[in-house]
Amino acid sequence: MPNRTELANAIRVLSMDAVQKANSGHPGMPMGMADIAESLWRHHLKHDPSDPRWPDRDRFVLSNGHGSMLLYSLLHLTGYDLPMSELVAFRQLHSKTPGHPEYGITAGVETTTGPLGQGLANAVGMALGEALLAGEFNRPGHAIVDHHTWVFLGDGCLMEGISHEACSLAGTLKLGKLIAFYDDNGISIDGKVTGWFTDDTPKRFEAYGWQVIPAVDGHDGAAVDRAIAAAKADAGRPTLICCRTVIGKGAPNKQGTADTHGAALGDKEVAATRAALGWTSEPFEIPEDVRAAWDSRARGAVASSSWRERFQAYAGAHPELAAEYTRRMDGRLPSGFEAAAAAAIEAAQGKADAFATRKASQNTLNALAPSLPELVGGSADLMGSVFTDWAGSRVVLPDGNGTLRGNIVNFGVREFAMAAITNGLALHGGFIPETGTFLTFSDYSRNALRMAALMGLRNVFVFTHDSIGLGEDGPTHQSVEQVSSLRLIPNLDVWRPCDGAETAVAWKSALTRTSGPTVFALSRQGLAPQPRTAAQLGEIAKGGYVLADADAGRPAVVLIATGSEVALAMAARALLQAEGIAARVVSMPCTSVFDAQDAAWRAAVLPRNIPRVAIEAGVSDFWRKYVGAADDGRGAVLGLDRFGESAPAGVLFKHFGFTAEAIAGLARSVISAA
Ligand SMILES: Cc1ncc(C[n+]2csc(CCOP(=O)(O)OP(=O)(O)O)c2C)c(N)n1
Ligand SMILES: [Mg+2]
Repeated sequence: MPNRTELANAIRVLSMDAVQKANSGHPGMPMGMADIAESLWRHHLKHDPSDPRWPDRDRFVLSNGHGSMLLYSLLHLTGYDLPMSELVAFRQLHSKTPGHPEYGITAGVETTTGPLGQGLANAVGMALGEALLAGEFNRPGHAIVDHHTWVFLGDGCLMEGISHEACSLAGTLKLGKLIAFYDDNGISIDGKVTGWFTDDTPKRFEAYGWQVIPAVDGHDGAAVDRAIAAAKADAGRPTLICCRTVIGKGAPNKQGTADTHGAALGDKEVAATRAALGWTSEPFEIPEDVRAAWDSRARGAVASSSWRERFQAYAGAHPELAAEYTRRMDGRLPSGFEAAAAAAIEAAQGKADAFATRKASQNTLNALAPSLPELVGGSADLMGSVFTDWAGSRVVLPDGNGTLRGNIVNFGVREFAMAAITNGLALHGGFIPETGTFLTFSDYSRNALRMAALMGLRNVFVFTHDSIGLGEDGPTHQSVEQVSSLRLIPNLDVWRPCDGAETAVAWKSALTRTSGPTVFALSRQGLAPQPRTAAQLGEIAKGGYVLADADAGRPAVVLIATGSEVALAMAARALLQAEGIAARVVSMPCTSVFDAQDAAWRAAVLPRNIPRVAIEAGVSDFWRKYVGAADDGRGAVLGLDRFGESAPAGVLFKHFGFTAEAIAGLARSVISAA
């Protein structure tokens, strides 16, 4: 039986060889964390390589995702479906070993990491998910939800501000099953961190309310084992295990230096490392005894099948709960959802008075949320403005036994962590998160929105106060570029509804969409409801549709608008029709959904050779793809290509030229240019 260092050396050699072969990648971190990984993955992690999606597995997050070869080595060695040929193809097109770990590509990768600090926040979300599910589904004698979330992180993750946001909240929520390993190697890309990172990390985490285990020798497996035991023993606090390590450990001339961080070691140093470690196998060959010692399939099968047996017993005692748990973890909406959503949309269309779409959003939540226990709402300290709570929702708090219960998370003023934590909740399974802040502050969370889109997560981001229409708070709060800039993120649906019915449809679309996240851009100000036929009500789901056609004959102009500007377009249409100009209004609440419709639909809504005017209280460039080039003259955009001002909303719309008269004027000019 090889000793623990020899087993860890398998990770070191695989990592340096794969990086060398690709001539690209990061050998230093895998070589430095190899002993910690050996301890966790061979002795503590509850997982089954043959069943990577088993619901009660431990979650493992590599927040310092540049060390991806560490994770790929572990997955390969413990017996996941990741053959050696994939390690040989590290970082190559369509391999299962992309440069950074990617969710959905490699079995066993729980989240996409690489943007430093975010994996840690994802892990907080996973631990929160575990705690909430345990509170909801466990029954005396039936702990069917009972797993840990483990995270590896480096100096970079701790320097990132999001680590403060996420870990501060994790301490407050007392997420005792979250256990993090800090790779304290004193090195980041630019060299020794003493020039830029001198925090007292243990004190920092103690201040957050974490258990901190300082000064662990990260190359001493037994010491790491003891730290893990202490971490698990403290169920009331998350734990940070600070491990002193040597980056690139094993490379005799380069270890301990930033040279090992993100470049191949070079043939000479690779050979020297082999010699120093006494590793005689060829690249990508693992000695049989080492392979056998790593193989975790038998242990994993015991763990997962014993859980399945316990789940059977649970299902016998609590059949309804068991069915509900299975539904939730499968991500299936309850059977009554379709009917409830249809009723909510009908009810919204039936309202006669003006509502802010943020309020319409809450109305929809009030209708749908009580029968959607998977919803976890929250806000970044703006609940009274973004309305992501609903009648009967409850703030997540520990009960008398310390069990977290509730379905609304008060994230505090932590927008980025809120988005990344909810990504973790979505990844964990069992939840559909929906959280809010002001649209302008979506920029704070932006990279987490991008990661949600990249991973294809069902996560709903409710952004309100979507334009100059918020009024007096002024340009710091008035979104100008955010709606269009969010539309640029692939696989992110951005809905900017014009009234209650469109808001309800946006909700239905977001909740039924299983391939990616959805953003709402909602108004602070009241918006009058638009009349619709039953057919039109159904057409909202197509993302863009004819809200009001020309009174007679072929329209001379098409006015395309979103959100609060739809009513203006309708008023302009009335002016034009009174002058005998046939005008159509297209409401376009979600451009990506519209763009995904078939050509026939798109051409029916936006016929060729009819001049178009787009109206949106935001930057104009995005709309050029629908109205044509600016120098052409046959299409115009009424937008806002500067920052707003502080004044009442009505004053601002007039000041910036958002009037029916101005739209009618643009319509006349594009008609005459056509
Ligand atoms: C948000 C973000 N910023 C920058 C980078 C680029 N980057 C990758 S690794 C790294 C240094 C990380 O240092 P550390 O966590 O100490 O890693 P080590 O060198 O110890 O492996 C940087 C700046 C990144 N991946 N993500
Ligand atoms: Mg480091």
